[in-house]
Parts: sequence; structure tokens; C-alpha cells
Amino acid sequence: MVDAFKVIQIKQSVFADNNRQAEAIRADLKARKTFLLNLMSSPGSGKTTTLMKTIDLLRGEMNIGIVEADVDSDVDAVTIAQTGARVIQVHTGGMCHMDAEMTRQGLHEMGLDNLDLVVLENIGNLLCPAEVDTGAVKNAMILSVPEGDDKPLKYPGMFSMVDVLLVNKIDTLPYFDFDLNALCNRVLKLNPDVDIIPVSARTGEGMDLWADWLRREVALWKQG
Ligand SMILES: Nc1nc2c(ncn2[C@@H]2O[C@H](COP(=O)(O)OP(=O)(O)OP(=O)(O)O)[C@@H](O)[C@H]2O)c(=O)[nH]1
Ligand SMILES: [Mg+2]
Repeated sequence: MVDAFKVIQIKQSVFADNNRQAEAIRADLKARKTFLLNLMSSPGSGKTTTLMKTIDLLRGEMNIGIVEADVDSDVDAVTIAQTGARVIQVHTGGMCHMDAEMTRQGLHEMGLDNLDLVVLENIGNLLCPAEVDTGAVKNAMILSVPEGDDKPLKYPGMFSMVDVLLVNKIDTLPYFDFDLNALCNRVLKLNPDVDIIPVSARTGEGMDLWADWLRREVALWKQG
């Protein structure tokens, strides 16, 4: 049986200058007209579930590839492979974030031919991934309702650098003491240009707005 996806063990980055490597990745993506989104969040906020729904919504419109980064497991790649999307599992060997060279290795091993959109599911945490440029065109973050509306106060770095914030699990709003307005005000104070999209990856609520955000950004990248 042929495996549905490759697993690669990342080699230590040899590039001292991560930012230059990230710029080189973006230039290559531009030439190929492939959009790369870096998706970050805490563990369990709903990255993989959101990606499953996103792949379904954009089926037939875009060819999508997913780079699953994990310290050492394949569960998310197994889940994503069920959709038929191209997927690769990257093991960071203990590193808590992806850097540009790790991302380059993942993209190279997955293969970028004929892909319109690639999403990097980064390692789940709100600290280190915010500090390292992966070479992505845009950065996205998911905050889920059970995590609480105070997270921008605790992790301002992450909320300040993202282009779009998905507030996921809004189907659970009745059960949590989560103030969506307060959350939006805190985030916009740190990052006035961010797009905030409340969604439920479970019920599908708001996911059409998210799909539209991706359609617009991918089209802009291909044009420019
Ligand atoms: N109620 C509800 N549950 C959700 C929603 N989205 C995801 N979940 C659940 O939350 C749990 C974690 O979801 P995942 O998609 O695995 O989260 P993740 O961010 O990929 O997790 P890691 O990769 O481990 O960091 C699962 O049990 C999902 O079914 C949602 O919109 N509403
Ligand atoms: Mg996941």
C-alpha cells in the first residue's frame, strides 16, 4: 500500500539569517503563484477541524496542500489525508515552532506543483511561533472561546503580528464567560488592521466569511 502522506524529520536549520530565507520562500511562492498561510494557535483550538472544513468549502475552486508540523506525531496528517488534499507531516524534533528553513524543507518534500493555497499548521502554542518568520504570505491565528477573552493581554506578540484572527467554537458561547466585544477591542488595540472572523468549525457558522477571506487573499497574491 502507498502511504497517503510523507513524514519528514526536519534537519537543523543551517541558515543564520532566518529573515533572508523567509524572503526567498516568498519570492519562490510568488513566481509559482502559490499562497502560503501560516496558521497558529494554542493546542486544541481547532486548527485541524477548521482546515478540514476549509478544504471542503474550497473543493473544486483551489488546489490545496497542507504542511502539518508536530513535535512527533502523525495524527493530524492522517485526518487531513482523508480529504484527498495533498499533505505532508513534518516532525520538528522538539522545536516549538517552524522557522523558514524548516518550512522550505516541508514545501520542497510535499511539492508545490499546481497548488494555489498551502496552509502550514504550526506547532500549538502562542509564544515562539509569533517570533519567527516562516516565509508565509500571511499569518493567521485561531483563538477558541473556551480559552478566554483575556488572551490578547497575556500573549500580545501573537495577536499583534497576525493578519487574520478566527474566533472559533462560537457554538459554545452560551456555556462560557467569553465577551466577544471585549476580545475584539483588546485585539484591535494591539493590531488595528487585523481581520476578526467569528466561526464555528463544528456547525460551519462564519466559515463562508473565512472562505471569502482566503479567496480574496489568494487572488490578490496571484495578481500582484
Ligand atoms: N464545539 C466545538 N468544538 C470544536 C470546534 N472546532 C474544533 N472543535 C473540537 O476541538 C477539539 C480540538 O480540535 P482540533 O481541530 O484537533 O484542534 P487543533 O488546534 O488542530 O489541535 P492541535 O493540533 O492538537 O494543536 C476537537 O475535539 C474538535 O472536535 C468548534 O467549532 N466547536
Ligand atoms: Mg491539529
